[in-house]
Amino acid sequence: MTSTKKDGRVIVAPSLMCADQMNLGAEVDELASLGVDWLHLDIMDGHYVPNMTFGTDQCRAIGERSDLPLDIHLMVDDPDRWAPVFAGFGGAPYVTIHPETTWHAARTLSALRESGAHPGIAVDPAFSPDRFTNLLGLVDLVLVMAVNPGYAGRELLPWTLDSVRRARELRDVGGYDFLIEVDGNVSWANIPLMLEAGADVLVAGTSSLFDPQLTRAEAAARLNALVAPGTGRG
Ligand code: S6P
Ligand code: MG
Repeated sequence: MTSTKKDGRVIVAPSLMCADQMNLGAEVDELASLGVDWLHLDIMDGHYVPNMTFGTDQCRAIGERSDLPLDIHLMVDDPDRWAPVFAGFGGAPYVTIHPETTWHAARTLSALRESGAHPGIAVDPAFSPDRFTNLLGLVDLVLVMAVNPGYAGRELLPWTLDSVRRARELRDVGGYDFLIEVDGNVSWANIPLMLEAGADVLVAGTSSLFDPQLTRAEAAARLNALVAPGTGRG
């Protein structure tokens, strides 16, 4: 499952909020042994989204447990407070903010870059990537939310596939180098559609790698087949 945009394969980022929270360390170890690429960590503050997930100590511990890049998705009201904190976990993490949550997103993203993290922006289903064109030169990752943020196990909002396509067009036209990640209901049925739309990175949750009908190894094998070289747009 190891892959990068540069060799034309798809990056798989399991969402740890979908893992067994009573066995998180063992889950991280098993995911690493199955060859996943990144670890996706959802940070929720109970304000920007009506849920709460991982905190600072858990992220630090996960970063110490694994060498895999951390893919930290901040769903918080105050990213200027929290982005610098999470940027310190797990080496050089991807730290993604929702730009509408701060007055000066360009400043926040530049600060993340200066701290050694990979800055990212998330595109909520309410918006098109066009809203954030001025930020595209500042980021390494554009995360397209395919569901409303806050919970696992939700249904794809179909127009978000157009946002993936639009992010791809903006990248091609602008000559940018960011990766395009899709987050939310990355299911067996939706993966081919998401890859066709132009996704480079898939967040794997209850719809695939944490499918309750399968063991983790069975799900990883099925996912591997779907993201094999040649399935993405490269
Ligand atoms: C949702 C969060 C996501 C979820 C993921 C779960 O707010 O940002 O990362 O963890 O969508 O996957 P699934 O397959 O259950 O939708
Ligand atoms: Mg997420």
